[in-house]
Amino acid sequence: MKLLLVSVGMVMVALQGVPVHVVNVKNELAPINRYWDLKTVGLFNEHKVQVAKLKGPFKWHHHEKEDELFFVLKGHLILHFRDGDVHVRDGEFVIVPHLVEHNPEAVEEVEVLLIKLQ
Ligand code: NI
Repeated sequence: MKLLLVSVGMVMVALQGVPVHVVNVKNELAPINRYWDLKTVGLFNEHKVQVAKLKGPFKWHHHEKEDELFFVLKGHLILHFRDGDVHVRDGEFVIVPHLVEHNPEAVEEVEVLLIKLQ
C-alpha cells in the first residue's frame, strides 16, 4: 500500500488512490471572526459538514426538506421551538427535523458543527 502524506492546512493521506482528509475542527474554527457565518469543512454523500461560531439570537426559520444537526463543541446553545426551548451543551447534539420552526440563540459564544444536505 502506497502512502502519500501532504499537508495543506489539513492532512491528506491517499489510501489506494482515494484521498482521506483529516480535518482539525479547532483549527478550522480559529480564524472565524464573524458570528453565524457557516464554514464548510467537509462533504460526504449528499451532506456537508460545517463549523461556525454563534453569538446572540438568530431568527425564526424552518427548512423545507432537510433535517439539521447541531453538535455543540463549546458553550451552551438554546434552540427555541414554538413549543418550548431545548438546551444543548458541549458534547451534545440535536437534530431539528425538517419543517419544524426553530430559532437558535447563543447567550455566550458557542462553537458548533452542523451536518445538513448540500
Ligand atoms: Ni435552521
